[in-house]
Amino acid sequence: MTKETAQKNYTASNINVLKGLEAVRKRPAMYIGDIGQRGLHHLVNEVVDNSIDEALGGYNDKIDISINKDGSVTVIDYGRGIPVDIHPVEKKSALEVVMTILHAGGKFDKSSYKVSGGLHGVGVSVVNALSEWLKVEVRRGGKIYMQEYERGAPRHEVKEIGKVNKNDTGTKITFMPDNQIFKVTKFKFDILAERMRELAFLNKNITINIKDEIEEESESFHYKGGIIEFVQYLDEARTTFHKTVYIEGEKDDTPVEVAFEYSDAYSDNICSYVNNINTIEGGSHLVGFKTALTRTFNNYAIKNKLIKDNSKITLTGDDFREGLTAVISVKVMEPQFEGQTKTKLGNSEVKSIVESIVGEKLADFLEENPSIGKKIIEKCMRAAEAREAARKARDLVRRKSALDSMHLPGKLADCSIKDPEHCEIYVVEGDSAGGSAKMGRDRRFQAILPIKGKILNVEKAKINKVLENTEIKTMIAAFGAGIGAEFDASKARYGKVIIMTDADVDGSHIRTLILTFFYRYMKELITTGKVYIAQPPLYKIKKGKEEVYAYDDEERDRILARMGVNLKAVKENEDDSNLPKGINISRYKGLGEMNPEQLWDTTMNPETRTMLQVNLESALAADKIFETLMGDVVEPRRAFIEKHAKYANIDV
Ligand code: 0RA
Repeated sequence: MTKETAQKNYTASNINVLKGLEAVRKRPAMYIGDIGQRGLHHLVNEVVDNSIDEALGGYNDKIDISINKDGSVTVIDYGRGIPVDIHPVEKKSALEVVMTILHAGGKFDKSSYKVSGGLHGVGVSVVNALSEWLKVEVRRGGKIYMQEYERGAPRHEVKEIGKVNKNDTGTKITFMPDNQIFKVTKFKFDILAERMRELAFLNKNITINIKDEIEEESESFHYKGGIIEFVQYLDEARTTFHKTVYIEGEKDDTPVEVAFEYSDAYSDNICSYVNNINTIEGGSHLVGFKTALTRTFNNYAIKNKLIKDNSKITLTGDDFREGLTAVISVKVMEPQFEGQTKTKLGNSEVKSIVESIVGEKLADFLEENPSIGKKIIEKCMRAAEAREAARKARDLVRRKSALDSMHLPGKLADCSIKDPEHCEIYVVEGDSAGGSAKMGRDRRFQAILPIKGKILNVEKAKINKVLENTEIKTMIAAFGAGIGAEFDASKARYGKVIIMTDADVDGSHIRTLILTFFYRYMKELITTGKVYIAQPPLYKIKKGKEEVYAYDDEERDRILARMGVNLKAVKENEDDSNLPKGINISRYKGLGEMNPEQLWDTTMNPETRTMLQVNLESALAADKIFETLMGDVVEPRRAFIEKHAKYANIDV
């Protein structure tokens, strides 16, 4: 190739590179899900996924993450380092190729369990494209290489900037998220730390250190026991009665790891992962696990005569899952992800792989630990008896037609439009607020369901008690989508279920109780994104005729500052007594203090209101919060409430 044509080729391939990165910058959500908080934090996960891949290959055992003073993030690993030799096709450093060409981010070799599908595995080039600047340093072959970029475009060629010990290899990436792309660019330590903890549980050989130079926080995650410790962490607030069962095996290049234990809780909590991705919607690996669990325990119970011959009870899958906490982690070479959120494993061969490994090894475990086997079967028998009692209770309730949507509860003020797409229901605490909401609403598409005070804590009640509870029956009837295993979100009579409670401690407790009920008995309502939390204002600020609402303390202060109030003077006095004349702040203690019109203006008008959408993205965090707040063990609850003393806000 002459120098001239080489240059031409270089230019041509460069134009393609920039076009590729431009596509990412034009439609960032296509690559990282969204451009809000979630997408922002996804950038870090994307880089870390590559470091984890190095760990899966056995090349890396440590990852250091820091949120830097300037707001950028650095991820350092001790893997092989991104290759720097000239790429045969692109004719430039492989490092530049990995950093600037879409989908070139993964390993060149196909022999690793590359994370792909879902939102993961889009490659570090996407992070590069969405960063105002990025700097990569590679330690490889005794040398340090470096390249910097601006919105994805290299500032210079790859440079050699120093020497290191030949054994010191790895990659260091520092990037500043682009504020032209993201709505928010401040990284939150807690969000990153939660994912890093999960990764450390799932990959027992790795140590992940994370620090926040701005908020001065740090954590170090390393769990020798891996998913065994994960299960124990999930069950921290539950009372268990046997040692954690651990199963490990591999078939057809598919490693399978399962850990589980039973507690005295009534619900189950099974977290499944494929290539470290939380498969919220489950899939073939989960089916394989459930099938093996039911079959193996049933065979064991029969073989050891643990089910009495004269007992009319047959144990079902549900009985073997009551009180079960489990983590299933599989590594699949070419995973197919399906479902609404692309978090359901489709590969059908994985079902029989998991089923045979769990079936075989669980049977061995039970042979070796007969006393544990006996205790578990006894617990499942009690579950079966309670289920039978619940069925009777449910039949009774059904006969009374309370669950029948033809007989809507008297307290419900329904809307006139019937198309669920366009309808919403406000579940409102208390009759007085319910009254205001009824008058203030747009009755065409807004229904109001007032409920009385504290509903039952379903975490501590058997299903038959749950079904006897008046407030709960009312909600089941109003939503019209059934309950428990029979729940079908597509039958829901409303597209949005909005919880509206007072902005005080009682209000947040009631909200938690309602959410717990949804989480345990109408989970699909949450996973399909139908549940919202209304955000009523905390303050009304009056200046002469002007009336404005503030939804939090910061907003109140901003408004006061705009009105020319010297905030410092007000705060030092800790009351409103030295507010300038004509300015008046009132704090809303309850929804009932607002008249219907104010409630509409501030909280219910779809044009102007803000609401929090409840989602289950982090099953880990959600279950932990519910269990911590609602479970039996007091100490973790106190610790949680102390840490989040300001609001126990359940933004799951
Ligand atoms: C491409 C190929 C190889 C490793 C990597 C990329 C790699 C990327 C990142 C991103 C952060 N840390 C990373 N570590 C490695 C394979 C290297 C080889 O075959 O030697």
